[in-house]
Amino acid sequence: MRKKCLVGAVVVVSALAVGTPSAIAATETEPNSTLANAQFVATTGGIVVIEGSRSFADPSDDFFSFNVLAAGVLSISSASPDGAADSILGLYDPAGMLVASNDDGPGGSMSALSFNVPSGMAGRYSIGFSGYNPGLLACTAVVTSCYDTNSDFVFDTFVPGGGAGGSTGWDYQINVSGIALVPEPGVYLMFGLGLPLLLGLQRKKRKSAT
Ligand SMILES: [Ca+2]
Ligand SMILES: [Ca+2]
Ligand SMILES: [Ca+2]
Repeated sequence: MRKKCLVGAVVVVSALAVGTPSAIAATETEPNSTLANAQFVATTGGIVVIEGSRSFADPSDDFFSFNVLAAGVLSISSASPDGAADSILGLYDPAGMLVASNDDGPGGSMSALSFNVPSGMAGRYSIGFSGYNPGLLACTAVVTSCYDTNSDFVFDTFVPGGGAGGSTGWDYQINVSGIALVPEPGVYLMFGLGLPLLLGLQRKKRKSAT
């Protein structure tokens, strides 16, 4: 009975450590208005929360980068306390290629997407985030390309240096999860400490039974 309880305790503690990633909070810092100068957000857990703003004073595009540690599904969602906020979102792989984008997520005008990071494609990914701007639907010489209102737009087409404008004047929160799909070092330590303890007690019990 005691052995069963101990096994259960080790399994539960280990499962909690693996299944409950710590959240990393980051506050946006300008300038971050191009893919090249994306704000790097350190990731040691599985969830990143970014607090940012598209103010009237600075309606520039916002880019963030982070390290994806392993293959798996990366989920990104955004929200705003302003009901009129209307975002667009793009995801770039370590080579700087746009791999996913979204205008309106399931919650309304704010954006959300998920991307299955293929095996061997871990590395530094970047988010591009901005306000929906119907004016960009009409491509001009200034805007090298344009995006449309469904999910097939080419996101990396903003005015060089940022400042594409669009829906502006609101704060936002971006949530990224699935970044670290491998256990953190502390989990291995737990396994390292828990397993010898368990084996030692089993040996002790066998010895006392003989
Ligand atoms: Ca910016
Ligand atoms: Ca900003
Ligand atoms: Ca939108």
